Amino acid sequence: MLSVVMLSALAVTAPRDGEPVATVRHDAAKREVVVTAGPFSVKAMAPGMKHEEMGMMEDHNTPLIRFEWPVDGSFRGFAIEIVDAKGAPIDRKMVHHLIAINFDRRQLFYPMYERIFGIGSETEDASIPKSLGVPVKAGNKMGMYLAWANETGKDVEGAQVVLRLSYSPTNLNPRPLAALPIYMDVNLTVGKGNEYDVPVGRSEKGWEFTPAVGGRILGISGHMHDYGVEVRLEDAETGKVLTKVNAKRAADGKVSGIERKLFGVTGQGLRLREGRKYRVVGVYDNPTGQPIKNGAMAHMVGLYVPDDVKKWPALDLGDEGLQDDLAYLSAMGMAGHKHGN
Ligand SMILES: [Cu+2]
Repeated sequence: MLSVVMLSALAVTAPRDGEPVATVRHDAAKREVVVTAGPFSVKAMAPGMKHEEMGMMEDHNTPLIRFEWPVDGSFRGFAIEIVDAKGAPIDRKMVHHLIAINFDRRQLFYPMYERIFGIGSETEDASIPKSLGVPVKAGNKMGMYLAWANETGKDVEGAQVVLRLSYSPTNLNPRPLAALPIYMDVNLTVGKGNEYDVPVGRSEKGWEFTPAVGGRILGISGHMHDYGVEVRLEDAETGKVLTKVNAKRAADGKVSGIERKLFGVTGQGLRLREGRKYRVVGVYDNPTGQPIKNGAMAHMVGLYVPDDVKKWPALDLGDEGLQDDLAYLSAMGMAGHKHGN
Protein backbone atom coordinates (compact mmCIF):
# COMPACT_ATOMS: atom_id res chain seq x y z
CA MET A 1 0.00 0.00 0.00
CA LEU A 2 2.70 2.42 1.04
CA SER A 3 4.73 1.86 -2.12
CA VAL A 4 1.69 2.78 -4.22
CA VAL A 5 1.41 6.05 -2.33
CA MET A 6 5.11 6.79 -2.73
CA LEU A 7 5.06 5.97 -6.42
CA SER A 8 2.14 8.25 -7.14
CA ALA A 9 3.75 10.95 -5.00
CA LEU A 10 6.89 10.66 -7.13
CA ALA A 11 4.85 10.76 -10.31
CA VAL A 12 3.42 14.16 -9.44
CA THR A 13 6.69 15.70 -8.24
CA ALA A 14 8.10 15.46 -11.76
CA PRO A 15 6.03 17.83 -13.91
CA ARG A 16 5.86 17.05 -17.61
CA ASP A 17 7.31 19.44 -20.16
CA GLY A 18 5.62 22.80 -20.27
CA GLU A 19 3.63 22.19 -17.07
CA PRO A 20 3.57 24.92 -14.45
CA VAL A 21 5.94 24.65 -11.49
CA ALA A 22 6.24 26.59 -8.23
CA THR A 23 9.26 28.38 -6.84
CA VAL A 24 9.46 29.39 -3.17
CA ARG A 25 11.24 32.40 -1.73
CA HIS A 26 11.45 32.98 2.01
CA ASP A 27 11.63 36.61 3.14
CA ALA A 28 12.52 36.30 6.84
CA ALA A 29 12.48 40.07 7.40
CA LYS A 30 8.93 40.38 6.15
CA ARG A 31 7.91 37.03 7.67
CA GLU A 32 6.59 36.06 4.31
CA VAL A 33 6.85 33.08 2.01
CA VAL A 34 6.41 33.97 -1.65
CA VAL A 35 5.24 31.13 -3.88
CA THR A 36 5.33 31.87 -7.61
CA ALA A 37 3.59 29.34 -9.85
CA GLY A 38 3.55 29.25 -13.62
CA PRO A 39 3.63 29.56 -16.52
CA PHE A 40 -0.06 29.11 -17.27
CA SER A 41 -1.79 29.31 -20.59
CA VAL A 42 -5.20 30.76 -19.76
CA LYS A 43 -7.77 30.20 -22.49
CA ALA A 44 -10.65 32.65 -22.86
CA MET A 45 -14.01 31.29 -21.71
CA ALA A 46 -16.96 31.22 -24.03
CA PRO A 47 -19.22 34.18 -23.09
CA GLY A 48 -22.00 33.37 -20.62
CA MET A 49 -20.45 30.10 -19.47
CA LYS A 50 -21.54 28.96 -16.01
CA HIS A 51 -19.67 27.34 -13.11
CA GLU A 52 -21.22 23.89 -13.72
CA GLU A 53 -20.45 24.07 -17.42
CA MET A 54 -16.89 25.06 -16.68
CA GLY A 55 -16.64 21.92 -14.55
CA MET A 56 -17.16 19.83 -17.65
CA MET A 57 -14.19 21.43 -19.37
CA GLU A 58 -11.12 19.23 -19.26
CA ASP A 59 -8.80 22.06 -18.37
CA HIS A 60 -10.99 23.50 -15.60
CA ASN A 61 -8.47 22.72 -12.86
CA THR A 62 -4.72 22.94 -13.39
CA PRO A 63 -2.60 19.97 -12.38
CA LEU A 64 -1.45 19.82 -8.79
CA ILE A 65 1.68 21.95 -8.37
CA ARG A 66 3.91 20.91 -5.50
CA PHE A 67 6.12 23.03 -3.27
CA GLU A 68 7.84 22.83 0.09
CA TRP A 69 7.13 25.13 3.02
CA PRO A 70 10.50 26.61 4.09
CA VAL A 71 10.21 27.72 7.75
CA ASP A 72 8.86 26.64 11.17
CA GLY A 73 6.06 28.88 12.40
CA SER A 74 2.35 29.64 12.24
CA PHE A 75 0.76 30.39 8.89
CA ARG A 76 -1.58 33.36 9.20
CA GLY A 77 -2.60 34.88 5.88
CA PHE A 78 -2.44 35.16 2.14
CA ALA A 79 -2.43 37.72 -0.64
CA ILE A 80 -2.69 36.75 -4.29
CA GLU A 81 -1.48 38.52 -7.39
CA ILE A 82 -1.66 37.45 -11.04
CA VAL A 83 0.86 38.73 -13.56
CA ASP A 84 1.28 38.23 -17.29
CA ALA A 85 4.43 37.01 -19.07
CA LYS A 86 5.93 40.50 -18.76
CA GLY A 87 5.16 40.79 -15.05
CA ALA A 88 2.28 43.25 -15.50
CA PRO A 89 -0.65 42.67 -13.10
CA ILE A 90 -3.81 40.98 -14.37
CA ASP A 91 -7.24 41.13 -12.70
CA ARG A 92 -7.15 38.48 -9.95
CA LYS A 93 -10.83 37.68 -10.57
CA MET A 94 -9.41 35.54 -13.37
CA VAL A 95 -8.72 32.94 -10.72
CA HIS A 96 -12.03 31.18 -10.17
CA HIS A 97 -10.64 29.27 -7.21
CA LEU A 98 -7.27 28.27 -5.80
CA ILE A 99 -6.86 25.49 -3.24
CA ALA A 100 -3.68 24.87 -1.22
CA ILE A 101 -3.00 21.49 0.35
CA ASN A 102 -0.77 20.48 3.26
CA PHE A 103 0.32 16.87 2.72
CA ASP A 104 1.68 16.63 6.27
CA ARG A 105 -1.65 16.78 8.11
CA ARG A 106 -5.06 15.24 7.58
CA GLN A 107 -8.43 16.86 8.10
CA LEU A 108 -10.39 16.52 11.33
CA PHE A 109 -13.56 15.04 9.80
CA TYR A 110 -12.25 13.27 6.70
CA PRO A 111 -9.31 10.99 5.90
CA MET A 112 -8.16 13.67 3.45
CA TYR A 113 -5.15 15.96 3.34
CA GLU A 114 -5.54 19.36 4.96
CA ARG A 115 -6.73 22.13 2.65
CA ILE A 116 -4.72 24.83 4.36
CA PHE A 117 -6.41 27.69 2.52
CA GLY A 118 -8.72 28.36 -0.38
CA ILE A 119 -9.30 31.47 -2.44
CA GLY A 120 -12.38 32.15 -4.56
CA SER A 121 -12.80 34.88 -7.15
CA GLU A 122 -14.83 36.83 -4.58
CA THR A 123 -12.37 36.21 -1.70
CA GLU A 124 -10.38 39.18 -0.50
CA ASP A 125 -6.80 38.84 0.71
CA ALA A 126 -7.10 37.69 4.30
CA SER A 127 -5.09 37.23 7.45
CA ILE A 128 -5.88 36.18 10.99
CA PRO A 129 -4.66 37.95 14.15
CA LYS A 130 -1.09 37.32 15.36
CA SER A 131 -2.50 35.53 18.39
CA LEU A 132 -3.51 32.64 16.10
CA GLY A 133 -1.90 30.55 13.39
CA VAL A 134 -1.91 27.25 11.57
CA PRO A 135 1.19 25.34 12.75
CA VAL A 136 3.63 24.64 9.89
CA LYS A 137 7.16 23.24 9.76
CA ALA A 138 10.12 23.68 7.42
CA GLY A 139 9.98 20.88 4.88
CA ASN A 140 6.18 20.45 5.01
CA LYS A 141 5.00 19.12 1.66
CA MET A 142 2.42 21.39 0.12
CA GLY A 143 0.65 21.73 -3.17
CA MET A 144 -1.86 23.90 -4.94
CA TYR A 145 -4.19 23.80 -7.89
CA LEU A 146 -6.44 26.42 -9.38
CA ALA A 147 -9.13 26.99 -11.95
CA TRP A 148 -9.17 29.94 -14.28
CA ALA A 149 -12.18 31.96 -15.33
CA ASN A 150 -10.95 34.17 -18.12
CA GLU A 151 -13.85 36.35 -19.22
CA THR A 152 -11.70 38.87 -21.10
CA GLY A 153 -12.35 37.16 -24.43
CA LYS A 154 -8.58 36.88 -25.00
CA ASP A 155 -6.20 34.01 -24.28
CA VAL A 156 -3.41 34.85 -21.85
CA GLU A 157 -0.09 33.06 -22.30
CA GLY A 158 2.61 32.80 -19.65
CA ALA A 159 0.53 33.95 -16.66
CA GLN A 160 2.00 33.55 -13.18
CA VAL A 161 0.34 33.37 -9.79
CA VAL A 162 2.18 35.03 -6.92
CA LEU A 163 1.07 34.02 -3.43
CA ARG A 164 2.38 36.01 -0.47
CA LEU A 165 1.91 33.82 2.58
CA SER A 166 2.50 35.43 5.96
CA TYR A 167 3.55 33.57 9.08
CA SER A 168 4.52 34.18 12.70
CA PRO A 169 7.94 32.88 13.76
CA THR A 170 8.33 30.30 16.54
CA ASN A 171 9.84 32.86 18.94
CA LEU A 172 6.75 35.08 18.94
CA ASN A 173 5.71 35.83 22.51
CA PRO A 174 3.06 34.95 23.55
CA ARG A 175 2.98 31.93 21.26
CA PRO A 176 0.06 31.92 18.82
CA LEU A 177 -2.80 29.53 19.56
CA ALA A 178 -2.90 26.62 17.13
CA ALA A 179 -5.94 27.12 14.88
CA LEU A 180 -6.60 24.60 12.13
CA PRO A 181 -8.92 24.67 9.13
CA ILE A 182 -12.00 22.45 9.22
CA TYR A 183 -14.24 21.43 6.36
CA MET A 184 -17.78 20.02 6.53
CA ASP A 185 -19.51 19.05 3.30
CA VAL A 186 -23.10 17.83 2.92
CA ASN A 187 -22.22 15.43 0.09
CA LEU A 188 -18.56 14.54 -0.12
CA THR A 189 -17.17 11.16 -1.16
CA VAL A 190 -13.44 11.24 -0.43
CA GLY A 191 -11.48 10.83 -3.66
CA LYS A 192 -14.51 11.64 -5.78
CA GLY A 193 -16.58 14.78 -5.77
CA ASN A 194 -19.14 16.67 -3.77
CA GLU A 195 -21.66 17.81 -6.37
CA TYR A 196 -25.26 16.69 -6.24
CA ASP A 197 -28.50 17.31 -8.10
CA VAL A 198 -30.69 20.28 -7.23
CA PRO A 199 -34.37 19.24 -7.05
CA VAL A 200 -37.20 21.59 -7.96
CA GLY A 201 -38.28 23.89 -5.12
CA ARG A 202 -36.89 23.89 -1.60
CA SER A 203 -34.62 21.02 -0.56
CA GLU A 204 -32.19 20.09 2.19
CA LYS A 205 -29.25 17.71 2.36
CA GLY A 206 -27.32 16.90 5.52
CA TRP A 207 -24.26 15.00 6.73
CA GLU A 208 -23.48 13.96 10.32
CA PHE A 209 -20.05 13.92 11.93
CA THR A 210 -18.39 13.61 15.33
CA PRO A 211 -15.24 15.51 16.35
CA ALA A 212 -12.33 13.35 17.57
CA VAL A 213 -11.21 16.35 19.60
CA GLY A 214 -13.34 19.10 21.15
CA GLY A 215 -12.57 22.72 20.44
CA ARG A 216 -13.98 26.04 19.41
CA ILE A 217 -14.77 27.42 15.99
CA LEU A 218 -13.58 31.02 15.66
CA GLY A 219 -15.03 31.83 12.28
CA ILE A 220 -16.90 30.21 9.42
CA SER A 221 -17.82 30.65 5.82
CA GLY A 222 -18.98 28.32 3.09
CA HIS A 223 -19.65 27.64 -0.54
CA MET A 224 -22.83 27.16 -2.59
CA HIS A 225 -23.87 27.36 -6.22
CA ASP A 226 -26.85 29.12 -7.82
CA TYR A 227 -30.18 28.61 -5.98
CA GLY A 228 -28.36 27.99 -2.70
CA VAL A 229 -30.03 29.47 0.39
CA GLU A 230 -27.88 28.64 3.42
CA VAL A 231 -25.47 26.18 5.00
CA ARG A 232 -26.15 25.56 8.66
CA LEU A 233 -24.62 23.64 11.51
CA GLU A 234 -26.83 21.76 13.94
CA ASP A 235 -26.41 19.75 17.10
CA ALA A 236 -27.63 16.41 15.70
CA GLU A 237 -28.59 15.18 19.17
CA THR A 238 -30.98 18.05 19.98
CA GLY A 239 -31.68 19.45 16.50
CA LYS A 240 -30.66 22.90 17.70
CA VAL A 241 -29.23 25.19 14.99
CA LEU A 242 -25.80 26.35 16.20
CA THR A 243 -24.97 28.73 13.37
CA LYS A 244 -25.49 29.29 9.66
CA VAL A 245 -24.11 31.21 6.73
CA ASN A 246 -26.48 32.68 4.16
CA ALA A 247 -25.84 32.66 0.43
CA LYS A 248 -25.77 36.11 -1.19
CA ARG A 249 -28.73 35.43 -3.41
CA ALA A 250 -30.31 37.67 -6.06
CA ALA A 251 -34.08 37.77 -6.66
CA ASP A 252 -33.75 35.15 -9.43
CA GLY A 253 -31.84 32.80 -7.09
CA LYS A 254 -28.39 33.37 -8.59
CA VAL A 255 -25.67 33.20 -5.93
CA SER A 256 -22.73 35.61 -5.89
CA GLY A 257 -21.07 34.56 -2.64
CA ILE A 258 -21.64 33.49 0.92
CA GLU A 259 -21.56 35.17 4.28
CA ARG A 260 -18.51 35.03 6.55
CA LYS A 261 -18.98 35.00 10.34
CA LEU A 262 -16.49 35.62 13.11
CA PHE A 263 -17.22 34.55 16.67
CA GLY A 264 -14.36 36.51 18.21
CA VAL A 265 -10.87 35.39 18.92
CA THR A 266 -10.82 36.12 22.62
CA GLY A 267 -14.28 34.77 23.44
CA GLN A 268 -15.47 31.19 23.62
CA GLY A 269 -16.20 30.92 19.93
CA LEU A 270 -18.62 28.21 18.95
CA ARG A 271 -17.89 25.14 21.04
CA LEU A 272 -17.91 21.61 19.60
CA ARG A 273 -17.62 18.71 22.01
CA GLU A 274 -15.54 15.60 21.53
CA GLY A 275 -17.68 12.57 20.71
CA ARG A 276 -20.88 14.57 20.16
CA LYS A 277 -22.84 14.25 16.93
CA TYR A 278 -23.28 17.32 14.69
CA ARG A 279 -24.89 17.85 11.32
CA VAL A 280 -24.12 20.20 8.44
CA VAL A 281 -27.13 20.99 6.24
CA GLY A 282 -27.27 22.64 2.82
CA VAL A 283 -30.52 24.31 1.76
CA TYR A 284 -31.40 25.01 -1.88
CA ASP A 285 -34.47 26.64 -3.38
CA ASN A 286 -34.69 26.11 -7.12
CA PRO A 287 -37.39 28.25 -8.78
CA THR A 288 -36.63 27.17 -12.37
CA GLY A 289 -39.15 24.32 -12.44
CA GLN A 290 -36.38 21.96 -13.63
CA PRO A 291 -34.05 19.76 -11.57
CA ILE A 292 -30.37 20.63 -12.14
CA LYS A 293 -28.02 17.70 -12.64
CA ASN A 294 -24.89 18.06 -10.44
CA GLY A 295 -25.82 21.70 -9.92
CA ALA A 296 -25.28 21.86 -6.16
CA MET A 297 -22.40 22.03 -3.76
CA ALA A 298 -22.78 22.93 -0.09
CA HIS A 299 -20.09 23.08 2.52
CA MET A 300 -18.98 25.03 5.54
CA VAL A 301 -15.37 25.85 6.30
CA GLY A 302 -14.05 27.16 9.59
CA LEU A 303 -11.06 27.86 11.76
CA TYR A 304 -10.89 25.53 14.76
CA VAL A 305 -8.89 25.74 17.97
CA PRO A 306 -8.68 22.16 19.28
CA ASP A 307 -8.65 21.71 23.07
CA ASP A 308 -5.67 19.39 22.65
CA VAL A 309 -3.86 19.46 19.32
CA LYS A 310 -2.27 16.06 20.14
CA LYS A 311 -5.72 14.49 19.77
CA TRP A 312 -5.95 15.63 16.14
CA PRO A 313 -6.28 12.45 13.99
CA ALA A 314 -2.81 11.33 12.88
CA LEU A 315 -1.81 11.07 9.24
CA ASP A 316 -1.96 7.35 8.43
CA LEU A 317 -0.70 6.81 4.88
CA GLY A 318 -2.21 3.31 4.91
CA ASP A 319 -5.66 4.90 5.11
CA GLU A 320 -7.63 4.24 1.96
CA GLY A 321 -9.24 7.67 2.10
CA LEU A 322 -5.87 9.41 2.00
CA GLN A 323 -4.78 7.21 -0.90
CA ASP A 324 -7.96 8.02 -2.79
CA ASP A 325 -7.48 11.71 -2.03
CA LEU A 326 -3.90 11.61 -3.31
CA ALA A 327 -4.98 9.78 -6.47
CA TYR A 328 -7.70 12.40 -6.95
CA LEU A 329 -5.26 15.29 -6.50
CA SER A 330 -2.62 13.65 -8.69
CA ALA A 331 -5.11 13.19 -11.55
CA MET A 332 -6.14 16.85 -11.28
CA GLY A 333 -6.09 18.72 -14.56
CA MET A 334 -5.81 15.55 -16.64
CA ALA A 335 -8.21 14.78 -19.49
CA GLY A 336 -11.52 13.41 -18.31
CA HIS A 337 -11.06 14.53 -14.72
CA LYS A 338 -14.13 16.19 -13.29
CA HIS A 339 -14.42 19.28 -11.11
CA GLY A 340 -14.59 18.26 -7.44
CA ASN A 341 -14.40 19.85 -4.02
CU1 LIG B 1 -18.50 24.74 -6.40
